[in-house]
Amino acid sequence: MQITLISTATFPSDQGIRTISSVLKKAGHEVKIIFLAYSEDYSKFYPESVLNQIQDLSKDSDLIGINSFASTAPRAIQVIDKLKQLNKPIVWGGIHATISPEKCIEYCDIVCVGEGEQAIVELAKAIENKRTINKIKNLWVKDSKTRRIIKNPVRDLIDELDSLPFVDYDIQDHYILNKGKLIKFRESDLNGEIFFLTGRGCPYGCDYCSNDLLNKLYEGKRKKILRWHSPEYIIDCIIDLKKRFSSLSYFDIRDDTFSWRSLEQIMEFCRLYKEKVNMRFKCLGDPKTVSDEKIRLLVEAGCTDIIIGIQGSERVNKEIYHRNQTDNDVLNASKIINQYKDKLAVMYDVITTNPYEKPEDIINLIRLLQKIPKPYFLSVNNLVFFTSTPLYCKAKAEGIIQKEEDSAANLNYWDRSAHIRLKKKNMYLNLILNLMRGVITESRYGLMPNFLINYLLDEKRVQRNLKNQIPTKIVLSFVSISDTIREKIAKLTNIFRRPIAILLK
Ligand code: B12
Repeated sequence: MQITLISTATFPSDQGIRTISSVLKKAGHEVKIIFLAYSEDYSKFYPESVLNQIQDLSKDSDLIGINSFASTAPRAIQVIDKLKQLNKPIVWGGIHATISPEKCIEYCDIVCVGEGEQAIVELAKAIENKRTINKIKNLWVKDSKTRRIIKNPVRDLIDELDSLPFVDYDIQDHYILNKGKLIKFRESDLNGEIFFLTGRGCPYGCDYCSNDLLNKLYEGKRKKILRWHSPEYIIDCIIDLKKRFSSLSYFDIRDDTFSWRSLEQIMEFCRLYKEKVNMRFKCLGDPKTVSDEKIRLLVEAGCTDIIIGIQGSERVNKEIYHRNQTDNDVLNASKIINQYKDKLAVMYDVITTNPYEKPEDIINLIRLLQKIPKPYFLSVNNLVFFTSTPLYCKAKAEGIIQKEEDSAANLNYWDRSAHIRLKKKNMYLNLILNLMRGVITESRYGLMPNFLINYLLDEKRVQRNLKNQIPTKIVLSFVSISDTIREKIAKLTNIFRRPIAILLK
């Protein structure tokens, strides 16, 4: 069969759609993927000309698959509506479909909940053999005659991840949206980087994250919470990618908690990586499972960057996010990592603009950040209430989310002023934390000198500014302007990034 897959992710790595493509190819189908890389301002829609091109590329397909995040769901609906004119079966999968199938089925007659590999292969087979699709596990189907919705249960999770084929990087079969045109995917569209997952699942079930829902969806349907590809599988896959793309400069291992792997596994991975790959890589760790031995091995194997999730203050982590992590866990991990500061850059992630925070929570988080050994990079992320997560449900029940826009899902993720304004609470402290984003040294926190933070956090000043928000709002409007300018500069430097990289080579 001819199958078209469409990814609405704004980054073209999308391991989900690429895995779906590989299993379909393995089952003998011809697959093309369209990557709709587009603005991270999620209130923006695809222009009609783009929809026409998507329709044109999909017109000979026997089956069309599309995926989305919560934030790109409105764009997915736009595409689905357009493609309905072709009168071909369309299936909507991915994280948003998994979490909100009842919303997706309103727009699309087939929705894939959870892991899609086996479901899509069965679906394609059923369509090819003109058999009913109503009983395929993981699929919600709107019956074509009765319009009744059939909700099939999810099947067990795939235990042996190594049984999966490598993700599909046959870029000759891929298209990407570039300046309003769907063009053939080029190696340069990877920007020298590949996001890569070496396992599935997360032991945490933080209330702001979709993993909590996945953990619930698969209760009793899996043998283990964390499933890993073997080090051998990952290395073979990486070698394959390295051979295909000479412009790759690093691998970005994006497992939520790569450091949960056992010491033995990390040892084996690092041994093979050093011996066979020899290219720098990045990964994520979590404070609880970082150990001196693991970090040493990773650094020796070529790990140059690590991201550590702090998220919130100890109370917020415990009571609001239900994330089992203390400030001491963070400090211990940061001390270990700091020993390797000459070779390993570290970025700490925090979440801000959480309306459930009390002023002292934000102050405690800032104080924790001041205790972490320097240098490091601070990434400040504004909280988005993703549909159906526990935090979203709580905020909805308690009136914080009255209309969908209050969830912040359709805001430009990087527009800090917009997030702070939307959430309204603790604007002054959220502004300070957002301004601390960037390189942290002994004397500076992003834009702010250390002494200024202490000055701004003076108890009386905090009280005054939390009550009277006018000075904060004035600064916020400047931040907005500087963000726009920064975005424009970033776009310009992006254009020149490749020629500069080639010149420097
Ligand atoms: C790697 C990653 C990234 C990478 C790469 C993203 C990319 N486009 O490739 C980066 C760092 C760039 C990133 C960015 C963001 N991410 Co992210 N990311 C992840 C992460 C850690 C892994 C995703 C992944 O590859 N999973 C592995 C694959 C195999 O699983 P999968 O994608 O779910 O696919 C399976 C099924 O969903 C299904 N399926 C998928 N597609 C399709 C299609 C069809 C047709 C079918 C039938 C089935 C199907 O089958 C697949 C195989 O079983 C997840 C968390 C997680 N552990 O999943 C968060 C996650 C997806 N990200 C999330 C978010 C919010 C973001 C951002 C919006 C945050 C931001 N900074 O703006 C951005 C936006 C990215 C964008 N618009 O493209 C959220 C999404 C929440 C939601 N409900 O929408 C997640 C779930 C984490 C969370 N906090 O809850 N992300």
